[in-house]
Amino acid sequence: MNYFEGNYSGKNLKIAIVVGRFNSHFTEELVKGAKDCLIRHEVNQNNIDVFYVPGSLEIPFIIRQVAATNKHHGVIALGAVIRGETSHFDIVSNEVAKGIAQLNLTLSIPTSFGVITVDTLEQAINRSGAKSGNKGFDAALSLLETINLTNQLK
Ligand code: INI
Repeated sequence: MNYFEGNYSGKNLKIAIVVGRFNSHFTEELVKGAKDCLIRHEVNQNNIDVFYVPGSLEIPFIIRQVAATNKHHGVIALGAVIRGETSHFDIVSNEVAKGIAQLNLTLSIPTSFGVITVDTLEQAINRSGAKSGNKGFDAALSLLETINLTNQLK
């Protein structure tokens, strides 16, 4: 039997981060977590490009544009969608998830999902660096593993 699994090495990788400014108090923490993970795994700081978009709904479109430049090995999508009083939350969280899933089935570079979708500010705090860790860090780690597994298939 042959088993394939990606490692977490970031050596010689160029990574894009696409991040929504909406709820930037939290998304900036996610960016910090993602960068921290990449640098700890030996991605060169000059090989991290961060692209800011207004909100989570704009993330999939810009990922597609970034991928078209053929400069990156993978993308980390970061955003914070927090439930309000209307159904807007459902639209934004569903559409960004669908958009990224669709990109992952069409583009040849992977995108990891670091968009937090939460009901309360407390949950947002917990997922952007407190009790539940930092989902930006987690998304960066998943991306490295996915890129390195992909590279074994070449
Ligand atoms: N964008 C977010 O990233 N998080 C949210 O919680 C949010 N809410 O709740 O409205 C949000 N809306 C903006 C949206 O992503 C677009 O930027 C906007 O609709 C313009 O296209």
